[in-house]
Amino acid sequence: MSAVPEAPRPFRLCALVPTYDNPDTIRRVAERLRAHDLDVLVIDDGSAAAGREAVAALARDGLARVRHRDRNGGKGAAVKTGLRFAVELGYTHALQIDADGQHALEDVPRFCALAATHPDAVILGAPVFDETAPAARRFGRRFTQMWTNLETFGRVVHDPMCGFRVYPVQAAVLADAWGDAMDFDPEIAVRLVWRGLPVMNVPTRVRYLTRSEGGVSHFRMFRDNALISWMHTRLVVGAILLLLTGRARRREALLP
Ligand SMILES: Nc1nc2c(ncn2[C@@H]2O[C@H](COP(=O)(O)OP(=O)(O)OP(=O)(O)O)[C@@H](O)[C@H]2O)c(=O)[nH]1
Ligand SMILES: [Mg+2]
Repeated sequence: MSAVPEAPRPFRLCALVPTYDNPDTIRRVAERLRAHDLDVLVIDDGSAAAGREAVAALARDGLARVRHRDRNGGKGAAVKTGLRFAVELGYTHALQIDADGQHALEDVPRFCALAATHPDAVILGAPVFDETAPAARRFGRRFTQMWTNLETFGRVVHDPMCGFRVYPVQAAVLADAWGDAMDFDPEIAVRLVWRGLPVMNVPTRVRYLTRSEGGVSHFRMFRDNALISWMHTRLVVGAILLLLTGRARRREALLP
């Protein structure tokens, strides 16, 4: 019997929010996503009592479907749990947005529209920072951008770290990223380029909230930067292997 090719599944987009201890910002993010008519999946990455309760309340109030991880595993681990959850629920695409309130939720419709018209592409936020962005975080980004350009053989990915993007979920799961922490975001971007997905880079404002506004960052400057460097080392080896085996392709980013 000959295999019948599977029909492409109809486009179904959800929002995916990984959260670790964001009790003061997670509800507003979920509400704004619901206001844009998105089904919201929240992955609580082993938050302490206040963050866990804020997530449980979203489920009780019908604002989100929720998974609680027993232990904190890192942003990448939480997103991977969320991607599998999205597949189980039959979504084809996931708009991943961080729970810390830094991202411009008014841009959600723009990201959704691009995903709908370019379902094969990965849509990546390209942050436009203001004066609230810490200099050290902006500086660190330049390194990971430089490495990502090497690994993708061009300037395909404008910012590999932004926590506002849309994944085609099947491809994202199959990309099999190893990183469980902050190394996940750049790694999966590179792996999706290697899998042949077109990339759209979408400028979007990023504003760091003050503590009194509920802003928190769990980015651990030394540990996360070390993990990111180690991940780039592995990816550069992968890129060299692609070159040696003649499988490297020079790619262009699509214009939004
Ligand atoms: N840092 C961190 N974030 C996690 C973890 N698990 C899930 N997250 C979520 O991942 C998202 C990004 O985390 P942030 O700490 O804001 O990391 P970032 O945006 O790269 O760092 P900043 O630029 O300093 O905000 C947030 O929604 C977190 O709640 C974890 O173990 N550590
Ligand atoms: Mg953040």
